[in-house]
Amino acid sequence: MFTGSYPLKRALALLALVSFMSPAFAGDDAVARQTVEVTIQDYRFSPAEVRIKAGDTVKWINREKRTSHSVLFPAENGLESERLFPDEHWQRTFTKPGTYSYRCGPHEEMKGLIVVE
Ligand SMILES: [Cu+2]
Repeated sequence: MFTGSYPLKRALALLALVSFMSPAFAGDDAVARQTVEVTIQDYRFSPAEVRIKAGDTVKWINREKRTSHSVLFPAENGLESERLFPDEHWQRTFTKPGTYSYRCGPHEEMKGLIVVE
């Protein structure tokens, strides 16, 4: 039989490697990851509060006609997106559970919250 032959073992190892690397075998965690959209319009983040799971991504989209905004996390050394002009977006993937409050850089009254479970 070929069972113990070197070329077959090598082929099986290669097959296993390829299977492992293919997206179908990336695992349930990866498949479950999602992107949640937050709209910026009328000087508000909507929804203002978002609950996600670790590994999920939040995507902010500016839907204003002419006003630019940003997404600023004061608790993280002022981590801030670039200024988002109308129809521009910015996204961030949250890998650690926690509560992340943020606001708009230029408009302090605009606030939002991301809860990562
Ligand atoms: Cu703003």
